[in-house]
Amino acid sequence: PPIASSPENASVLRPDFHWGFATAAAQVEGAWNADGKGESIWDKFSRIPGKIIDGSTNADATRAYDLYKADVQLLKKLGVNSYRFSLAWSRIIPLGGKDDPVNEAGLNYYSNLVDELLANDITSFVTLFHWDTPQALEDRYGGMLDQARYIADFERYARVCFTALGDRVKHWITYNEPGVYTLAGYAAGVHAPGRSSLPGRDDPGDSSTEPFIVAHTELVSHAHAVKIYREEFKPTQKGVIGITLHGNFSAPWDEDDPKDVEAAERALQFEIGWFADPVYGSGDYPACMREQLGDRLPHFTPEEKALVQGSSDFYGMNSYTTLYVRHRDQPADINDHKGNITSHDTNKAGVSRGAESATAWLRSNPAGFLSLLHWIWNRYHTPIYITENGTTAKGEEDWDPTSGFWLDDTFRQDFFEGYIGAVADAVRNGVDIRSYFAWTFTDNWEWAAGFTDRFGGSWVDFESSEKTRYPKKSAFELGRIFEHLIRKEAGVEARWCSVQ
Ligand code: GBH
Repeated sequence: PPIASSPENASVLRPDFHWGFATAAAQVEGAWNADGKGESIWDKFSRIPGKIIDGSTNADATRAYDLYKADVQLLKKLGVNSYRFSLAWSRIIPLGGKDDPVNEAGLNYYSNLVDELLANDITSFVTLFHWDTPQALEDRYGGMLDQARYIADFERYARVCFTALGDRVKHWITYNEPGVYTLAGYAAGVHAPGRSSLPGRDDPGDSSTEPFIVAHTELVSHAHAVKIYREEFKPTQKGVIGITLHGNFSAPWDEDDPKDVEAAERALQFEIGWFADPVYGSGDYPACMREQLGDRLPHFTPEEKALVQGSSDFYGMNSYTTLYVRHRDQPADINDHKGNITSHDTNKAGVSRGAESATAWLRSNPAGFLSLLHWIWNRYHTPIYITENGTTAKGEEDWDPTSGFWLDDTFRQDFFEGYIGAVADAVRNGVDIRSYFAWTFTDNWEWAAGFTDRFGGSWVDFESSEKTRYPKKSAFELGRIFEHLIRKEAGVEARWCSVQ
């Protein structure tokens, strides 16, 4: 299995490799209506009884809006060279639309955060959209279901962000996980805006078509924002821009059965190829999707295809786990979004898809991560920025910060050794990987899981008014791992520091 600290991985990463932690505005900022911020679909959704498993809202989260200076000091102490965060559209343009006023206080917050990071030698990776659509756009015209109106509003939002921050921000991500946004929000309906017509659901929406319409809007609006950046900003600001996609690795349940081998490949194309083929590949949706979904899947106009193809300077990669996938004879029906496959926790031989975290969907599988890095590289030949990877660990909810003991999260340390070891192995095999961001900086508000999933490099005391952060052992181990992996340029001192 891959191990980051193995001797053969010493100094395999480029000197300008970016590593750090990633966050999202709606999960950390709190201050949901402070200083003129408008409501987002998650502010609203989290207040609907029954939607969030612990009954919490994201109104306060980790209070990162108020505590950003202390957070930057913690990042510095952990030794990162980069930090990935997202902008809340409704903080910058409270009503979201192209003719609506800009909230200078909201822009100032992000400008101050970028300055604070720069002053501490930390590079900003900025995501424009991490799921928190302004509620006003949802109310006005159904948000992303109205492609034309939405694109005009997203273009203006992007332009405002590039104008205000692009002198200092050189790494832009348009969308975080467009596939998760649309499937969880418009098929399962377990995320905002909570639309679903699946059996047993009593919500608005048409799950057979809306997820694919929204995905199309995300792709085309992403491409419009990239065009704006490349034409109006890149010549002077000289940054890079791209999109971040989520993907599990899918392995065949029975590797001797060609039907399962094909099903696993189909699973990868349905999840990743859905967005990546139009952007980095053929310029169209994968043939296997068209075959099963027919006209449920929109068609790219020639203009859209020309705009979308090539619209990303890098492949932004989020990945956490691996699935075993089986072929299913029964054809895909109106409620299938992944085609005629089923996924499993064990393979035919009874081997588990990985060690269990505290989160049902997530099991640790570094070998699968390595296979996925190769799959993406071989199919798309684009430099990869890993923008999220991480895990929960069992038992952390019971940790007592007053115990006097340091939180020793062995499971997460092993996870990082394995997954970052896969990064190092892939680089030795010729894959061009330029960043690694651990999800996430501190324990946070995990969408529908509320405060029950602790993905943080620091444990947060959510009961305390200051949301006190306590670094976990793994957060410092990351520094040691990247110290081992990143090749040094003469004269550049290591930035990580050890603790205790
Ligand atoms: C990332 O998504 C997100 O970008 C990030 O904001 C989030 O906090 C992080 O993961 C950790 O959750 O419960 O069986 O319905 C990762 C992709 C897709 C994984 C939805 C969990 C739900 C599975 N996620 N999936 S289930």
